[in-house]
Amino acid sequence: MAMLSFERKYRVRGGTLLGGDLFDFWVGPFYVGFFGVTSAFFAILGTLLIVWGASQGDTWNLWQISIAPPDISYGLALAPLMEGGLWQIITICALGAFISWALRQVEISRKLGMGYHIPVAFGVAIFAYASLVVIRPVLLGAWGHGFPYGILSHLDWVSNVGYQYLHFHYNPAHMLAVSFFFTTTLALSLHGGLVLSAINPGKGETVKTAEHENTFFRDFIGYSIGELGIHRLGLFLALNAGFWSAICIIISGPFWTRGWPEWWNWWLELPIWA
Ligand code: UQ1
Repeated sequence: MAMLSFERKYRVRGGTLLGGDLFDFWVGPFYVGFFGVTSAFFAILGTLLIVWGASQGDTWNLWQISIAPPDISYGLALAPLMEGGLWQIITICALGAFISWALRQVEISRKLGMGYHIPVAFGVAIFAYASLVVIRPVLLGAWGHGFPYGILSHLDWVSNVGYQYLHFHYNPAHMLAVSFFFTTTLALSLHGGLVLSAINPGKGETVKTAEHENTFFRDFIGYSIGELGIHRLGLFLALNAGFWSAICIIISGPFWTRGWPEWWNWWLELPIWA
């Protein structure tokens, strides 16, 4: 595997959290590390279990394959393999792989003397997944509240859980999450468009720099957030999208059992209307 000339100098020893020097090496372009081994272990095992689970089902139609969590009656107990136990093991594999991946990001960040922004950002995505398959099911007292692992089946789950609260768009945390998702796409499209327009000038023109980028937005809206600023804003928006997604599903059931439209009664009941 080709390596850029400057890459070798960044292949520094140490920074490991576990395993010391034992796994402190690279395979081709990839850093291995203890958590690279556990990432691969959980990812491969989980994938094989999904394929095996599919083989035990009644369809190979990619859209319809589904591995369901246990029935609610099993509560928070372990379930027999073909009655949700497989889903439980796959969930452990998924979390094992995701958390290993985050810790591998930590080790690489430490090697390079960087901040932990990347593993922290990925940690918010892990939190959003865990909120669906661990945090909310535990708060509700049954693994059966997790979502099924299937393309159409998980969409059905989202639709059904949404209607259970009458109209999920009235969930205030869902409103925040959706707004942050949309604003993230707006910010990334503005940023991507700005950078590409600066670096792809018309034929015969020279490539433009950050000064031109700043000037464009000062001319356009009277304000430029700057090169570092747009990345801080992007991270802020994206992390908030994932964070409020997790919050909106955790509060649905454990902390609010009625329809979400009804939650807004506090507004109608304000004494100022009387
Ligand atoms: C911006 O102001 C800026 O600074 C030069 C960028 O940097 C590269 C950007 O990518 C964007 C999108 C903006 C505009 C964004 C705001 C919030 C004014």
